[in-house]
Amino acid sequence: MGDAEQQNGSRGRVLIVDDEEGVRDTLASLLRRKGFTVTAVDSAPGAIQALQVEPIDVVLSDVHMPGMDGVQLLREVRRVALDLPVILISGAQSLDTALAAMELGVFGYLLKPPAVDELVGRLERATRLHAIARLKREALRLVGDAHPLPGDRAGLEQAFTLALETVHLAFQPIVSPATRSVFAYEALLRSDYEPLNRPLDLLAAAERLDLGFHLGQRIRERAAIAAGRLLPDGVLLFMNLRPADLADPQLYDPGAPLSQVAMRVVVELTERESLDRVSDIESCVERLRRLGYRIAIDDLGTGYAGLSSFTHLSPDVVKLDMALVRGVDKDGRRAKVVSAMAGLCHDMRIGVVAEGVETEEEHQALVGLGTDYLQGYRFGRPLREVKPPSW
Ligand code: G
Ligand code: MN
Repeated sequence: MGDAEQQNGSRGRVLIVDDEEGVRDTLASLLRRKGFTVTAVDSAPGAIQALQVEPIDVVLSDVHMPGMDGVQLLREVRRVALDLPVILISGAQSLDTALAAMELGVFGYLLKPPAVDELVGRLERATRLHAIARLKREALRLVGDAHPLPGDRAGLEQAFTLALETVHLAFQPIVSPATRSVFAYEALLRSDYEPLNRPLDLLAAAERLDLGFHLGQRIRERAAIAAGRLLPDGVLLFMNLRPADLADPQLYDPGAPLSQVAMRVVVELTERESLDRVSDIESCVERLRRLGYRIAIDDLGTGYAGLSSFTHLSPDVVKLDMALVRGVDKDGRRAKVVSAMAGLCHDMRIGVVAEGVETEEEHQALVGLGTDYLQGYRFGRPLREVKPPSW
């Protein structure tokens, strides 16, 4: 562990932020005497700068400072350090400030002058928890599961804001093997901001911040540009819609950017989430159709059993999940399910897309089993630019 907290026998590395020199020096020498490693700066911007270059376990900041106050500092800290504990000390008790700080996930809120034992205790605890937070993050990275979301609201807000700045769409071709042409591109959500670059994490963050509609609208704006300008003539755009977005009135606004190109758009609704939670789903879908959208069921075969997605949505297209597609050339049971599903869908005039086609063997098997359209790494990965598939 390169930067463990007990380096140099220190009790922890504290960054003191206070605009008053006297307070700063008193705190610094007190904490040094108690065995902490101390860095002291006189402003919030100075603190942000220090955090970029020095390993710090806990920030101890004054609340009232000219320029940027302690609460703003708390937000800014989350830009550079997702788990770093911040303790605020205030000269005056202000309930508003304390509440704002708490909502943002402040680690502690003390009044000046703080009792020495309490201060030392808090700093020690913060140092330990910081180490634990970093370990958790590292463990999750090792296990390879989701990037853990920042634990508090300030962290999440910062991460989400940064992710939004680089949010974009990646396009993956959906091909028609019968005509060897591109039928459509699926637009997939991406962000370059590493902690939230997985779409599900980004969506979860948006949801926790009550910004789900906002994110949905941003995505649809970009999809509208793609459908209007980037795609070749006659090629459709598939785009994913969270069931929760069905409740956003903006979706049905005929003046909204995506509504203008709805005739070229196939809206995917996933089977992974229950559609029963969406109230009045049938009328939502009806309104989408009236705007010109077509409807696809996404991830078929993974989600809820039963037929509710078919009865609710009357889809134009279904997309067979890649779990069903994987190894379909070798697995007779998968082949049977795919072929039966394709047959039934054709009877109902529903197009069938097989997702996640990776190998030439899967490609050939799926053509034999009657799927109309294919999507997957075999033909092209999702890319920022609209690129032709490889055959
Ligand atoms: O839930 P949905 O079907 O929209 O998700 C599609 C996801 O599958 C995308 O994130 C995309 O990057 C991924 N994907 C697309 N094609 C393939 C493939 O051939 N193999 C694998 N493993 N993943 C794929
Ligand atoms: Mn999809």
